This record gives sequence, C-alpha cells and structure tokens, in this order.
Amino acid sequence: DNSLANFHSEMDGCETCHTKPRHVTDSETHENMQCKSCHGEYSDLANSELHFDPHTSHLGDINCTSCHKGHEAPKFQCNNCHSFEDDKMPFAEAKKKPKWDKGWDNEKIKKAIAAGPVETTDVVVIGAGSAGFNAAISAKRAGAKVILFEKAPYSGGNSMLAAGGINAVGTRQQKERGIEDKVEWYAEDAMKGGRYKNDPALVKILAEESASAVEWLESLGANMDGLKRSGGARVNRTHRPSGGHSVGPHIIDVLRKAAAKEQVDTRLNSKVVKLVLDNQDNNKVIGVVIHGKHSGHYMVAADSVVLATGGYGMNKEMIAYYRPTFKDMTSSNNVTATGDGILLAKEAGASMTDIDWVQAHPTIGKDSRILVSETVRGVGAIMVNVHGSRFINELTTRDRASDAILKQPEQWAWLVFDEQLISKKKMVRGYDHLGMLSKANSVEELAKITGMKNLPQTVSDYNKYKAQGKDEAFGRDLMPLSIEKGPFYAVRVQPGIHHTMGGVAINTESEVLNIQSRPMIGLYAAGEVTGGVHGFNRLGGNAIADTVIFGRRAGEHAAAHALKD
Ligand code: MEZ
Repeated sequence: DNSLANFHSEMDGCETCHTKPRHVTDSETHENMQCKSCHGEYSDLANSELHFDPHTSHLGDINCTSCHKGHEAPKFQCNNCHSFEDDKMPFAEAKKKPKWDKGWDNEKIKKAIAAGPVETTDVVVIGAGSAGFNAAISAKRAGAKVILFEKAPYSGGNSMLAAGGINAVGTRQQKERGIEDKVEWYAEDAMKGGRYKNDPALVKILAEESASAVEWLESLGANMDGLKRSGGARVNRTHRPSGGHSVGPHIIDVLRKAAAKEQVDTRLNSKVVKLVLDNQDNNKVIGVVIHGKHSGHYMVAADSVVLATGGYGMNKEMIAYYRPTFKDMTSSNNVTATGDGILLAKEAGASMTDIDWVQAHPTIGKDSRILVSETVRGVGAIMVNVHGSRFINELTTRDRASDAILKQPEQWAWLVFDEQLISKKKMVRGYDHLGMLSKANSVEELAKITGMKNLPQTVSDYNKYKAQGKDEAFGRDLMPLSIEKGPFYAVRVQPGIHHTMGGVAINTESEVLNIQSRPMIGLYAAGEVTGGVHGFNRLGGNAIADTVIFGRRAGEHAAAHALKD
C-alpha cells in the first residue's frame, strides 16, 4: 500500500525507522529520532509559504508520529480543534486502522495484575499536562524514582491550550508596577467567584503559594513578565508571557524541557487503565496497569500514584450525565480531557466533590472549539448582541457572562475591538489567521457587514465612558482602550464547556479522600481532575495556578510517602 512504512522500506528496510532487533517503545522515541535525523527538527520544517503550517503550531515540539503514522492512516492532531481539510499530508491514502485505544479490556487487565508487576518505581504520575509535569519534576527533585504516563501521542494535555495566565499575589511583577494586592484578596476573589462553594483550606493554599508558583516557573525558564486582569479579580494578577503570547504552549514547552533535564521517565501512548489496590487493605494503592500502544497491558508497582489526568470536558457521556443542559455545547478542551482519572479513582473507592459543576466559558468562537481568551475583553474588547448593543459588564465572572449570552434570543454575541488591541494582543492575530474575524475600516462599515445596526452608537457611548472613567451602562471598572483606531474587528462568540470544577476529593496534602473522607494511602491528585479548589465557578488564571501549586504539592507528598523509612 501507499504508506509511509512502504516508502521507507524501499530505502533501507524496516531499520530505516526501527531498531534491530525490533523493539518499539510506547513513546516511539527511536522512530522519532530517526525522522528528525533525516528531516531536521520540527522548527526546521516550518514552511512560511503555507497559509497554515502545522510545524509552527502551538503544539510545540511533539512527536512526528503524533500525526504521521507508519502503518496507519495519518491523523492531523490539529483537526481535533480546527478543520484544515485542504492541507493534505503525504501518504494520506494509507488505509490501515489505528490498533490502539480500543477501550479498556478487563480480561487483559486482570491478567496483567495476576502476572504481577514488570517494574517497580517510587512514584507514578498519570497525565503529562501542567499538573502532571509539575508533580513529576517535584517528585524527581525530592529524590524519588518517577514514571510519568501520558495516553496521548504527545504531552501537554489541556494545559497546552491555556490562553490566559497564572494568577499570583505579591510577585515581583506586581511590585514593579506598583500594584497593591493581598493574599486575603486573592482568596476572597476566588471564593466570591466560586459562590463560596470552594474548600477554603484549598483556596488558602492557592493564594499563599501563588507567588512561589510563578517564581518556580521562572526558575525553570518561563517568561512570566506580562500582567493582566481576569474576570472576577480586583487587581491585575494574571501573569503570562510578555508580548501577548498564550501561556499554555509556553509553560508546557518549559515543563517538557525541565522534565527531560531531570530525566523524568516520560512514556507517551501509555494509558493507565487501572489503579491496583492492596489485597489486604483496599484503601491502599500499590500500582497501576498500563495499556501501552506497543507493549500492551502491563503492571507497574508504585508506592505512590498521582492522578493528574485533567477534567471531563470532552467526555460527552459524562457531561450529559452530570450537566445535561450543557450536553450539546461545544468545548474548548483538548481531546484528552475525557475524565479518565475520575473514573479510575471512583472505581478505586475515592470520593468525589462538586462533580456536576461544569464551567461554560462565554467566548468560544461561534461554531468552533477555539477559545477567544478572556484577556481579549480584559485588554479592551466590548461584547455586544447581534444588534450591536452591550448587555453586560464584559469583565463579570464567566458563569454570569455565559448566562447573559444564553439569555439573548440567538444565544451568541460579538466581541468588538480595534487595531490598538491587536497590536497589544498577539494571539488575536491567530484568530485572524483562522479566518474568525470580520474586519472593516470604520465602525459604520463594520456595523454594515455584520448587521449590528446599533454598533456606531454603542462604540461612541463606550468611548465616552472610557474618557470620563465611568461606565454608566454596566459599571465596567477597567476600560484600558477606546475603540477608535481602524481597522475595526468583530468576532462571533458563544459559551462552551471550558472547565469541570468538580472531581476527586483531596485534602491540603493533595491526598485523595475515600468515601469516608479518609485519605487513601499512596493516592494523590492535582489539577482539574480534583474538585474543591474552584467551587461553583473558576476564575480565569486560577486553573494554571491550581495545576502548578497542587501539582508540586502532590509530587512532593507522593515522594515523601514513597521514600519514608
Ligand atoms: O484561566 C482560564 O481559563 C483563562 C484565563 C482563559 C481565557 O479566557 O484566557
């Protein structure tokens, strides 16, 4: 057949790609090194002539085999969120079906447990997003032997798509700008945003450890020099890369490199399908069963296991069950966010908290899965209905903004801004690149092409409010930009699933609690797989904070448990 494997076998046989004797690891490390040795690094392959080049993608330095398959039809990872039908990959005609990820096989799981562990480690971390990487690096630095498993062919998880930033209080960045902030204010804002349903002990840690989380990321090489305001925060405390770039791809790149430097054993294409409990004490976790793409089912014994598998925003059945009114909504999440850790933990006897609380982000590009970051409103965009009239304070919390859009008869809205905003916010160029923006040389022309007949009046009123420093219509307190410098832009937005606030119940040590609310021995969790930190509604910038702070905590406690005595 016309597959990549066939083409290469004509060169130097199977050894062009594989080792001899043939041993393909789940991460396909050797195969990917072979690709790069002939074709160059990912960045070398960037083709500036293409309208869209996947090699310059925000996915970062991922495995070539994430998209290019040797013996299967190729699969554009990009098409999980975008649709680039016109960009054909070479060998797209290869027809073999993927042989992995056919679901869980209970018989094979049982056999793997009966056969006993093939490896032993101190700490297993499940999921290589921000929480998982932070846990793995912290556990490794604490002296533990660590294996980090990731089911996808690339690391990064949902964190890789985070647009906004990381909230923190008392940082160098705030001090340099003369911003007064307090740990208590951060905690109060998070509690108020969460409708006071959050666990105050977890929120206290989130606020207290936020500055050191930013310093930690910087110590690993991150640029966190940008500072913005997110909805529900009383001051600018969302830290992000300077220059307006998205936070997620940047910190994942930094964490990937840091994990490699610490020699964390990271295994891709490796889905954990079972938490193994002690026969004598079923409140104690003693290992995991993995389903590896090439190695099949096998058991690894571990003293500690950290769940960092993310939320369930891309699991349609779970959404339909826990939040039926959201079942037909689009989602901004990575395809990996399928709630696996929640299912694993439930089966092992863990308790869940706030499991049915799901956040709709108000501004996902209409009919798409692309998040239009909250910081676009923070930097200056206004939100208007199909007639061009404002209907809410754009900087209110996400649940309120989403509800307000859903109360509009059409259930979608426009964000409107001008050239000044684009020059401050580079990520907006990406939306333009994806064909999402309507553009005009005057507000009147924009009103005409979009049908927003009230827009000229709305913009004129808003510019007046900005000039006088008081929003008479909706009490918006931060209006950094007027809307007066052409070209003018508009993008259609609608609410979509963004974050699942509920999940596995944890205590302040990141230990998972059982249904009697007692810690399960050896089981830890961090990030979106957990519940309790965000209450009913998460504030922008608190997800990355959660993943870094509780990821580190989980890793440190998991290592301490594994290394004691
Ligand atoms: O924390 C987030 O989810 C966030 C800031 C998202 C965004 O709108 O950019």
